[in-house]
Amino acid sequence: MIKLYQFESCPYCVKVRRKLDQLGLDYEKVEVSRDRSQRAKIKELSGQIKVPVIEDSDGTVVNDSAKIVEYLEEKYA
Ligand SMILES: N[C@@H](CCC(=O)N[C@@H](CS)C(=O)NCC(=O)O)C(=O)O
Repeated sequence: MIKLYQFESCPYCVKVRRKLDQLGLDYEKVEVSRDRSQRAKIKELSGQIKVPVIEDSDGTVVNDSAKIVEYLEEKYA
């Protein structure tokens, strides 16, 4: 299943959730701390600390909402 690292109120995360819902994809939300020092997991995964980040079931990791939407459309639309 796709994992979405996010904040609930982040507008870029809303955009990605909308696309996941539109495509009918199951996904797990992982709430990321607002404290930048607590973002070791997404830093390790994506090389940066901003959300959203997705980790697909095949291990593909994508950050940046525009790139994530493009990835989801190419792979699942
Ligand atoms: N261009 C990025 C922007 C992502 C972004 O700025 N996310 C904010 C949350 S809405 C963030 O993680 N900011 C860093 C922080 O909160 O420390 C995208 O479209 O995903």
